[in-house]
Amino acid sequence: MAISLTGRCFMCTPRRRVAALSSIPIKVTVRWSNSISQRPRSDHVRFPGAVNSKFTSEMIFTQPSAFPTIPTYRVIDSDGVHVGKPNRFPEVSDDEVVSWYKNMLTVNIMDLIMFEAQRQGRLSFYMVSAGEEGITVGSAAALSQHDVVFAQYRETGVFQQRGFTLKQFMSQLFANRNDTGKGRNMPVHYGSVNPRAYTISSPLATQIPQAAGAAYSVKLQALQNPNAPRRIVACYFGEGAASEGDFHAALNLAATRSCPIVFICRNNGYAISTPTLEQYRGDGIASRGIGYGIDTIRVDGNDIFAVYEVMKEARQMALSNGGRPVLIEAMSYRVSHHSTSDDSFAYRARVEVEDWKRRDNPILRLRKWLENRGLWNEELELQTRDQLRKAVLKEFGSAEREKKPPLKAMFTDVYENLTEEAEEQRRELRRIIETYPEEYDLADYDGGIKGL
Ligand SMILES: Cc1ncc(C[n+]2csc(CCOP(=O)(O)OP(=O)(O)O)c2C)c(N)n1
Ligand SMILES: [Mg+2]
Repeated sequence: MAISLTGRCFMCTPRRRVAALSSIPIKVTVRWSNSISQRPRSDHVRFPGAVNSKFTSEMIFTQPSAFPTIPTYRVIDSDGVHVGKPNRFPEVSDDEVVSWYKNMLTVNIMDLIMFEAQRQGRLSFYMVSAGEEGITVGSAAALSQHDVVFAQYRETGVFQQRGFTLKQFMSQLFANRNDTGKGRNMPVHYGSVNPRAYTISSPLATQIPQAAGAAYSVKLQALQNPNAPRRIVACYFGEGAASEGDFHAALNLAATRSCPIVFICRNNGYAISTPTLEQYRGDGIASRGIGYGIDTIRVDGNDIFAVYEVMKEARQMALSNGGRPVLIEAMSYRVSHHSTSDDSFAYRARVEVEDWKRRDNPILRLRKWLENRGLWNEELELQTRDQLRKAVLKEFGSAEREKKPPLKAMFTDVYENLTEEAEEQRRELRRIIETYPEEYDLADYDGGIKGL
């Protein structure tokens, strides 16, 4: 029997769609029937919804507390000492590890500068990722350039590790004419074709079902073109976003359609002012993956080696058997305020933050490992920090001075051609500007009035 892309029998598919779809040679595994009959005297439930459940005459409500808390995988401890299995360490060169360290430092230094710039009124908004650089840089290091990324907003390290340049960051932050989003998004809502990353959007968790859908399309593309490079979708979100319905829909879709996707939850202890203790009662976000039939692991997000190793393995798993989802819950602590619009000391004690900063953080931990191995020292640290600071400030200055996108960018790119209404609005704006030129300073806009 011929099967459509959706796994439905063609006889049930509208005829017009059959013609279009039948030209695509795709094999999809189909469950022909879900009416599994009960064998006489079987000790198993054979209802279609739970085929391996044993009958019992004990009336026991399954209690979450009966299950052990899911452990947290790590490779090095907070002193940078290898605590993993002997002879087992991620295969990565010293040079590569040093480049991870520099990428984490770059994000950290850029964050400090841009946070200050916002305070000075030179930028409308910013979000730092202090404490989470290990999760973002370490996981991105395990991706291939072909993989597709969907991020939330605190994943600057993913962009940095994938080769997004300081010029690209600054152009977006200052919404200048080099910004690929043409100045239409709030700062930190990065996106680019190269490196491949969908544009970040503020409505929480929307990227998670979009990523599951993209993973389904990646799966179908791989079936149509087996010689193309194999790729997965990497989807990042915070534990707070996992309280949205979108998270649940996405995980179920990815599980039932066997999509090649790795979900990476950054559990940093807070959703703005709401601590995790008030967000859920279960065992973090990891326990939810198991509920959806998804292979899941919890990892120490301050340990970049553990994050890298877990992501590398998860990527392979996601590509196996035609595709399957994996969930990683990476534990960390949000050292920073939520954003420049937040003062976190209104809802948490300073000492809690200071404790975390001192006790454990991913940058310090990797530095200790590098120093233990003789690959780093105080002099290199000072020199590198100085170089990175200068590089960030240089791009900062050029991006701030650069022209803004042309005014017509306000109307374009929604439809291929301007609609009649948009065209009328554009003409009206021009008329107003020309009538009251002293009210509009267009010097900063590419092309001035001609750019409209
Ligand atoms: C649909 C929606 N609801 C609420 C918000 C406001 N909001 C922005 S970030 C955030 C907290 C998200 O926390 P989490 O997912 O843990 O990410 P973190 O900020 O900790 O990295 C909230 C509630 C939003 N942007 N979108
Ligand atoms: Mg959070």
